[in-house]
This record gives sequence, structure tokens and C-alpha cells, in this order.
Amino acid sequence: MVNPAGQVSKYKRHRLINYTAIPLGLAYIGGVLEKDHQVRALDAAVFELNQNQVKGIFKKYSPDVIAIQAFTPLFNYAAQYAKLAKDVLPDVKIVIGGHHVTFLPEQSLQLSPETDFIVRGEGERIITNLLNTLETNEPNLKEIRGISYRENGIIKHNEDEKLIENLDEIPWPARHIFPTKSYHFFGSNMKGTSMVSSRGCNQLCQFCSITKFYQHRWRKRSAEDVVNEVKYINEKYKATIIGFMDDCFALDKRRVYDICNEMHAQGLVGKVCWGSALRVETVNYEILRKMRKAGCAMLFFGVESGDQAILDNVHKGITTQKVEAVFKHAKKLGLNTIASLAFGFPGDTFKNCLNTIEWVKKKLRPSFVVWAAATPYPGTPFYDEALEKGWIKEIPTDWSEYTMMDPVLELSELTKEDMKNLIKYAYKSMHFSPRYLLGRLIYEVRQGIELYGTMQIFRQFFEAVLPWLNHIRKYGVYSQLLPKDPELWKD
Ligand code: B12
Repeated sequence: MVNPAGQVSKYKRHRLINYTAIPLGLAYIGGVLEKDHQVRALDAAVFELNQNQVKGIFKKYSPDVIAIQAFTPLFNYAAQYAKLAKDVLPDVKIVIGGHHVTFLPEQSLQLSPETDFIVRGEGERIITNLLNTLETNEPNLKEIRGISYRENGIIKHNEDEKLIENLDEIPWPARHIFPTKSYHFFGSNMKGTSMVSSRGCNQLCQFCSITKFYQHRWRKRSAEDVVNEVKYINEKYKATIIGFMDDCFALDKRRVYDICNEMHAQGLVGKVCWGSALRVETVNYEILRKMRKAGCAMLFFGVESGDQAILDNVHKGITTQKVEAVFKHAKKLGLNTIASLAFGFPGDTFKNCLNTIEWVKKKLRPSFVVWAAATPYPGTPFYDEALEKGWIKEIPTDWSEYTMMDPVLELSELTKEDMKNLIKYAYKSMHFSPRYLLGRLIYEVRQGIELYGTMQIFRQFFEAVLPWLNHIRKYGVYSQLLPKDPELWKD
């Protein structure tokens, strides 16, 4: 199983601003496959390998099947990996799965002649059926739901597979086949990892493909199964930071309470500090307080814009007042917050984007902000609208710029240059003001001492913060946003 690497950008080279996470989708696939197959994983995103090294690894292990994950900006790299694999192993079967190929299976197979199968949607059941069929003498591919493939040169798309009803039945991700020691949360020297406690979202945000990916449904794991996994991760990998990468962690309030109670019951509070991604309308002060008491330290919210008309345009289903209230609650409770925002949604102008920046700084005052360029991903209504209105001229064949850092939309009110400047300005004015930096330092030290003790905090300062300051001196404050370095990928 392969998580392909894109071209490497300078910021990846510094731990403090580098979040490297286990590719959970692949780890879940590994979890179901390892029952009947020998499975190995190559997380190329961790190792910054060049083409010859990748070929060498493929040759060394000579697998029968190579299964590659592809988010949109990594699709072309996934296709390159498929080519490298077939160069050295002409008989290997190549499968690509993940969000991008789910929505563009036809184009993906056309752009990657070396790829044999596309797996669309939730992968566990489909890949199991596919591999079992491939092992028979006369594989009957027509029977395998959820795949796209070529038959006598013609591309076929079998009907969709159904979603797995009971998520507790899915084996936990096979973390042990991944380089678990190499993953970290923004340079922290504490061991951390990610999990998902639910899949999907019941909302209709125009820019998000999750709704369609999971057939407009939200499914949850039980509180016991979730916390059992937390405990297992803590004991086996000594991970003390867990990030729940759900699309909508708190949609079922009762379950949030149950998870918190179970954290207490299993003795994890004080041992594990966790965070989650949620929507503002799913929480209130009481729930946040409950979460805080159960060891939650970080909340990630998709805020998108500070302009109510823009939020309405993208069907976000939240109000700016509710956003403000939730950030206020979080601050009061001492919870760290990350707000994710983007410039370039339908209706955005330079002026209202500047207003959004000021609103975030004055009204939300989050711990961190992720500023991005609104990007139309396949499978979203935003993508259809962008093509229809000519904001993207045609269906791209090179997807590597779809990172949310490189603006891709041609808007009349907001040029690509405007968007780049807004992102730079937003990062600089928010994160590099002395007031913000001092506030963060005090907060981090205080919270760090509370959670981990004074010694850890000293260690963190010498091992992570000082080298980071040195990195900034060397590469500049914008190194995080610098373009990719194609040289690193070549031989
Ligand atoms: C954690 C996360 C990250 C992490 C780690 C990603 C990783 N390596 O796994 C980080 C922060 C690095 C990240 C970065 C980005 N992410 Co992200 N991320 C997520 C998030 C929140 C959770 C992913 C996850 O673990 N899901 C849980 C697992 C179980 O689900 P899964 O990955 O979908 O896998 C299942 C299926 O897709 C399928 N499958 C997946 N891969 C494969 C491979 C094979 C061979 C097979 C058979 C099946 C299969 O089977 C799996 C099990 O059912 C998702 C939202 C989401 N709910 O998925 C967004 C999401 C995947 N990210 C997205 C985006 C856009 C990005 C970025 C481009 C933008 C950004 N700045 O955030 C970057 C791109 C990074 C890069 N270089 O490619 C989009 C992808 C849209 C798209 N068309 O590609 C999503 C869907 C968010 C969204 N709502 O739009 N991301």
C-alpha cells in the first residue's frame, strides 16, 4: 500500500510547522486485508524518496498488487507511482482509491494507463472482494461493486458498493505497518496520532465532497469502540495526543457525553490529550466543558468566512454569531482552537476578505488559523459551478496545484494574485504580531505544564522551538507557503 508523496515543499522540512499524519484510509484498508494477505505499507510522504528509490522498494518487495491512495493534489503523483511500479514489475496489478478517483474514475484511468482498477468510495469491502476475486482462476470482475476498470480497452464502471452499516465491525487501522514514529503534530515531541470516530456529514456545504462521498450519511462508531482504540493506541504506541479527524465529531450529543464518560472510566483523562474537528452548531458551552474535563485540548472548526452572505452562498448552515459564541466558550474553557477559512468563494471580494481577516483577529481570536484559497474539488457543487461559470476553464489534467495553497480559480472580483496576497497578509498579520506570539507562548507554556509537566516543556522548547526559530531565520517567515521543490522528486 502506497501513500504517494507530492513534490516536497520547504516547510515540510521543519517539524514545528509540519503535520505529518498516518494515512488512515490506507491503514483501514490494511486492517481488513491483513487477515488473508501479506500487507506492507510505503508512506512515501514521510521519506521524501526520489524515483529510483521508489522503484528500488517496489522491486525489493515485488508485491502482486500495489494499492495507492489519492487525494486530488496527489493524483498525478499516484499515477507516476503506478508507472514506476509497472516499469519494474510489469505484471503487478495497480489499484488506486480515495476521494479524487471516486469522483473522476474515467479521467483517472485515462490519465493513468498503468492503473488497472479504481476503487470508488468506502474501500474496505470493495478491496476485499476485488483481491479475493483476483485470486481465483477466472476472475469475474463484473460482480465487484464499486470498481472501475478496463475490459478489452473499454472503461467499465460497476455499480456503487453499499456503505458499511456498523462501523464497529471494521477492524481498527493497521497502524503497525506504517512508520508510526515519523508522524507528529506540528513538531511536538510528544507522540501523537489520528483517529476517526465517525464517517461522513449530514450537511450540504457546496465546497465539500464528503457529503456525496458518504452518500449524504453520517455514521458513528460506538463510544466504547472509540475509547477502546484510544486506550490501545496509548498503551501500544505511547501516544498521548489524539486528533479525531471526523467530519462532524459532535453530531450526536449523547455520544459525545458517552465518549467523555468512557475516557474517565478507562482512566485516560490526564494520560491522553485529544482534539476533534466539529461544526459550531453541534456544540454549546456544556458540551465543550464536558469535553475539556475529559482531556480535550483542541477544537478544529471549519469557519470558512466572516461574511454571512458568503456562508449562505456556500450553504454552510451556520451564522457568524454562533461562530463567535463558540469561540468565546472555547476561550473561557481554555480550549485551543483552530479556525479554517478560505478566500475566493462565490461572492467574495478583496474588501470582504479583508473584513473577514479583521473579524477573525478581533472577534474569534483563535489559537491558530488555516487560511486557504477556496478550491473546487471534484464531487462538489462548487466544482460544477466553477466549470459552468468558467472559473476553471476546463477539467484539469494536472491536479497538483489543487492544494488550497495555490489559487486555481479565475474570478472577476478576486484575481489569483489577490488571493495569494490575502493569504500571505492574513498569516502575517494574524500569526506574527508580537501580541499574538506572546499570548500563545504564555498559553502554551501554561497548558503544557498542566498537561505534561515543566520538564517536558523545557525539552519541547530546546528540541522544537529553537530549531524552528533558526529555520525561520534561514528560510524566512513564508517558508511554509513556498512553492514545491520538483528537484527533490527527480533521480
Ligand atoms: C486527516 C486529513 C488530512 C491529513 C492527513 C491525510 C492523510 N494522509 O490521510 C492532512 C492534514 C495531511 C490532510 C491534508 C490535505 N487534505 Co485532507 N483530510 C483529512 C480528513 C479530515 C480525514 C482523512 C481520513 O483519515 N479519513 C478517514 C479514512 C477512513 O477515510 P478515507 O481517507 O476517505 O479512506 C477511505 C476511502 O477514501 C477509501 N480509500 C482511501 N484511500 C484508498 C486507497 C485504496 C487503494 C483503496 C482501495 C481505498 C482507499 O477507503 C478508505 C476506507 O474506507 C479528510 C476528510 C475525511 N473525512 O476523509 C480530509 C480530506 C481527505 N482532505 C482533503 C484535502 C482537500 C486535503 C488537502 C488537499 C488540502 C488541505 N490543505 O487540507 C491536503 C492535501 C495533502 C496532500 N499533500 O495530499 C479533502 C480531499 C478532497 C479530494 N478530492 O481529494 C478531504 C476529503 C476533506 C474535504 N472535506 O474535502 N488531510
